[in-house]
Amino acid sequence: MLRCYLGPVTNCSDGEVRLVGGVLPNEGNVQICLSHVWGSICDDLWDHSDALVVCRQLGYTDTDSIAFRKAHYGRGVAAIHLDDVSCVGMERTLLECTHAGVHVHNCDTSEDAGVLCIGELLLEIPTIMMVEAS
Ligand SMILES: [Ca+2]
Ligand SMILES: [Ca+2]
Repeated sequence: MLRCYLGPVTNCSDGEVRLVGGVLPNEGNVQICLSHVWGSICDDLWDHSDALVVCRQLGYTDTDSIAFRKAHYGRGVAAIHLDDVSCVGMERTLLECTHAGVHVHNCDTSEDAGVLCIGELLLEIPTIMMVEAS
């Protein structure tokens, strides 16, 4: 049986996202990890709601985010993992959004989807101080 080579196998976990090709860490083309391989996302139906979910998943506050199309941050070499991503905007992770199906697409890497996250990056979950009642 033929098995397509999609890209190098890494230790990333399913559904994890990262931004590549940007100047700053809060921008770039979106890549998602599926079966330990990083892949890109096609820009068909890529819009503000989808960008919001990516930025939220990366730990940014929901202030705002901008969606980019047409490989704004450079043409990727990664496999195209997802296409026709349709987030409502309230999802916690990109994998919760509907899409055409893993590796089902009609795109090439000149159509990589990107985002710019404008919110603040929350590096750690704030701890609640216990104050003794007087
Ligand atoms: Ca969409
Ligand atoms: Ca498509």
